[in-house]
Amino acid sequence: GEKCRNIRTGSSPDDIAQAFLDNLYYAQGRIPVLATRNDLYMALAYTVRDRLAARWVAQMQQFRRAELKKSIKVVCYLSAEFLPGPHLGNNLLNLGIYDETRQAMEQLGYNLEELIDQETEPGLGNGGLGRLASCFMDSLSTIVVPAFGYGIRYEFGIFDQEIRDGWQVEITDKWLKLGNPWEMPLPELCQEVKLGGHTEHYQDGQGRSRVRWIPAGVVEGIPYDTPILGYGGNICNTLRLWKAEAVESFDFQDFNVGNYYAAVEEKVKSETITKVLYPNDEPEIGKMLRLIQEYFFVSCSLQDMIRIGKMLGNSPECFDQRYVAQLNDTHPSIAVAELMRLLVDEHDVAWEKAWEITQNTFGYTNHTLLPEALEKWPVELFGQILPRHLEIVYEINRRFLDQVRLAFPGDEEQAARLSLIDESGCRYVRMAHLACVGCHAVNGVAKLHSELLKSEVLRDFHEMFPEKFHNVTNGVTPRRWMALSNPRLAALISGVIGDGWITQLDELRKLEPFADDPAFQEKWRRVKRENKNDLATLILNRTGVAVDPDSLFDIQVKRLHEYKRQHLNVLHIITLYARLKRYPASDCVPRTFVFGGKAAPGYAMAKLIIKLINSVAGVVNTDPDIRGRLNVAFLPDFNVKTGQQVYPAADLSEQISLAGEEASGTGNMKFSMNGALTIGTLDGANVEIREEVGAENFFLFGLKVDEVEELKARGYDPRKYYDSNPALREAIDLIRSGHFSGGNAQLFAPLVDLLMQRDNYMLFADYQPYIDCQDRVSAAFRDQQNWTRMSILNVARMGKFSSDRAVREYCDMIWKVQPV
Ligand code: 26W
Repeated sequence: GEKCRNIRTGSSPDDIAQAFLDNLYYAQGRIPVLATRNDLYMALAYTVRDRLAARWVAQMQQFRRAELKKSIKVVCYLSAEFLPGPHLGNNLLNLGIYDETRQAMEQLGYNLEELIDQETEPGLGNGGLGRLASCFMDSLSTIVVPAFGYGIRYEFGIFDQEIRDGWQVEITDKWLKLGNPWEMPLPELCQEVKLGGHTEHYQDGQGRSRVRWIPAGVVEGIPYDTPILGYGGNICNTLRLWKAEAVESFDFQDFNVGNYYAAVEEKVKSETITKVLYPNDEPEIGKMLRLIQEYFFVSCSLQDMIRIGKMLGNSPECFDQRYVAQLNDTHPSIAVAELMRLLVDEHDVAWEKAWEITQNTFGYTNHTLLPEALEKWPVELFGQILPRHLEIVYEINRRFLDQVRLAFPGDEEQAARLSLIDESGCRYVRMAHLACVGCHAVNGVAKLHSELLKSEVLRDFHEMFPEKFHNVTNGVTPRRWMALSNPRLAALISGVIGDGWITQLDELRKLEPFADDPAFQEKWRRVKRENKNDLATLILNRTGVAVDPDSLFDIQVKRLHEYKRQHLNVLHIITLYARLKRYPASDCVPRTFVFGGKAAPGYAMAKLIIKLINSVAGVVNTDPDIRGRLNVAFLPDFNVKTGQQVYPAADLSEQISLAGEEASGTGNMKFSMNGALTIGTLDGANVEIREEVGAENFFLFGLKVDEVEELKARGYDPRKYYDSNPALREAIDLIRSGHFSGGNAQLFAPLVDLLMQRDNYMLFADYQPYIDCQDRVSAAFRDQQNWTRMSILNVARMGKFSSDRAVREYCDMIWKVQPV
């Protein structure tokens, strides 16, 4: 009856409360007096999941109907990483039942925020690239584009970071330990993936030459589906992540006859494939398991796409009419060879036709300019794991190089530079080259980055296929990064311009007329002040550092990397510290410096920078002369959840990478959307943020890309800056002398020596311009009215950086699909 329906779908506080108690009892096996906080969280999560079900099922129904009419193309986003963040709060927001649920929990005597806080987020990514994939999933659902996200269900995601004695310590992530109420395993939709072995060439019945791949082993991929609901509940797409399991095939049994232990060992080996996320944001050359991971999820995903097509009566020859697939960096780029294999070997499609389908299907997004970060696999290893794919790569390359030689007759150097095989020393398969050849579109993630791709990293490919190259500047979802994470600001904004901005971010422009309104400014400041208060509490609880919410919150949160130059930020802190020690009476705007971010476990220099930040914090925070003027805090374990508490509280956003190094950045957008002003270089998307918010509302400093190149060409000598700049010298000498390390002059020697001798990221060249710019920041912060005005204008002009805009551009330019 009525009651039964409501218990699964009703959205009044009473319905939700009733459903919650029901789930607590029947799904969790508890009654309130026996329930732990996790029981309560699980019961609420199931309650919310029930409310997604109807939309999720409806979406699959619609797929069926639309697919049958051949009227839609489905977007498949292939990514080795996704960072969705906690689901509960976001689903409440997108379902539009946040307030009702809060009331329901209140009725029962529970605090909703506490239950939301109980969720461990799926940390299935390293940083920007994985988070971008999740922002795109949110936007695809919100702007109503039928889509699948395909990836890997790592049992252990990115490590949890603890700080002990100032050093990073990595703790195994256990996101699945208390259960994951958001995923549905679909064992019946498993796929088999072959590995290793050899190939056999033979003639089929009609005398055509065919190839058989005789693998050394087979593993099974089990899909786990998570619903991704759009804002307003428009549609509910699916994030489909693959887990590896052992198969017990006949050959396998044979192989292991009488050897039970060996059989179990094989099982363990199979399941290793999806055990752990590689915690580096740069590839390591030659890690066999990494290549297997990449191939595993790509093969499962492509086979799944073909399976769905078959179920709907589509032949593999129409693959490209039903699907478009985006490769999130080169990690899934083996898809080019795998789709060729599936079409040619397994579905009997002619090579030329298969190649046309493959190119039509794939687009490739590049996320890095560092040439050393472009993935390549030793040919030997590649052939050991994927013998058939190596043959296919060679055949693609043979045909491609014919084309190259036709376009550039006699230019063998051009051919060698373009080749899918690097033969300059040890032989490697160049995955970015495979992607450029096998895709119909290649794009960078910010204007500057896309230009640099064309003129540098992929110059030869641009010369060969200029029409393939595009730019799609990144964006972030305003649902999670404003409405959910900053409810105070969202309410203030919606109070004056309505809530249309949540799906039409350009509408934030309507805030411009309020930028000078003193009453509105006052409210704006109050929101920021309350957010800072919350962050101060978090900092105190997590680090023991007490910070003043009235001070300027100067924040840098992102992965630790030399190119991102967290240590340049530290040099500024030390410079202020030295100034205050020398001139105690000097008038300085009180600042709180907040850092957060993980270092790759094997990246010693990045870990030393964390130690430096904590060492400087230790001295600055406890010096009585500095008290109340400067505070430094390193917030451990920066992730999506912490990010949601950090961005809303920032006054100043640090985006200080050396120009030409940061492909885009997306944290820069999250800060600015939440009313922080940016101090930054002309790098990545900073360039476009400054264009949008206006040069007068952005603190710019530092070398430009061409100046960096020029300086490098002239011969960059960091020592010259050290010798001629007393403030820089003092800062460096303080570190070197052991001032921040209890007299231990050895501790930071590797860092200081590297800066003095090479300074690859030109901190010394940008030091003085940075300090001068920071002084302008301080001066500007004293004028709170004007600062608030700039803050409002930053938010008002951030419309462009919605991931909705980015996804629409992919739809128009690259995928050729129309939002439904
Ligand atoms: C382990 C191999 C590996 C290699 C590279 C893992 C992850 C990567 C990524 C390319 C690193 C990454 O996250 N790149 C960032 O992508 C963001 C989204 O486009 C950009 O905003 C950042 O500038 C870029 O560094």
